[in-house]
Amino acid sequence: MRIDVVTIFPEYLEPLNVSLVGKARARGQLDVHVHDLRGWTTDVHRTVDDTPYGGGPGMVMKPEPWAAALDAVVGQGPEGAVPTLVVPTPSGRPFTQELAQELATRPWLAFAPARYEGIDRRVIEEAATRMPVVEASIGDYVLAGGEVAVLVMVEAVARLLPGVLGNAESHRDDSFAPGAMADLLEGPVYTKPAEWRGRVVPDVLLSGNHGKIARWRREQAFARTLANRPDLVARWQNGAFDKKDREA
Ligand code: 6GU
Repeated sequence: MRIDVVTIFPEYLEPLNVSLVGKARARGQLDVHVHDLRGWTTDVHRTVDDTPYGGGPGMVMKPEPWAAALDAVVGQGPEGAVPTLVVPTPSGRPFTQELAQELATRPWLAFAPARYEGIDRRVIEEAATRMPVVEASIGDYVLAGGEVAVLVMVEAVARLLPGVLGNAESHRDDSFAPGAMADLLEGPVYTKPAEWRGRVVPDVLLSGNHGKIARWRREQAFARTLANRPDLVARWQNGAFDKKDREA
């Protein structure tokens, strides 16, 4: 997969050199290009923002640098190919595991993280006439800019690409039906020593009874979901889980 990121803070994307995403890049599974938006400004001050029409606080990102940047990025791809443009914004659709899975099927993603109050709307509208556009929010809070959201989305997508995760991890997620991860939280986990500061690992995990262990883990997962995410519980009624789960 190819990933382009256009930003006024290229250094904010340095973590893409580290850990899972960094290794995927080193292996050639991810081809990441980070671009400085100011490279497509034409004035001596390298201006990327201006005051909003209609008034109000804050500044809006000017259309011209973004349009030039997107044209240049599209021009770097194969003849006739376009990326899926991902625009991080708190007013976008929720970025979920399902959306991560959908984006993971695309050969080319271009991210357009904004600072200030956002990008002039016409940039998004014009881009949408030429390529798929997804505006996405990573949660119900407001960040100072979209760069951290890009890190979140790239990591969530990258770990879904074939060969990026080690076998152990990928198998664990595959044991859930598609989408089930979004509806059931993981329960607690333990490692050695069996006793630590007077606290013991639950007996069942030392029992060697894999049926009992699986059942206990499901119970723990349900309890945690009820406690921390009551909003997800309603979905349990809609066939998200099999009979075995409901009996657990
Ligand atoms: Cl994608 N961007 C910003 N600036 N704030 C956010 C967000 C994105 N998602 C949640 N809050």
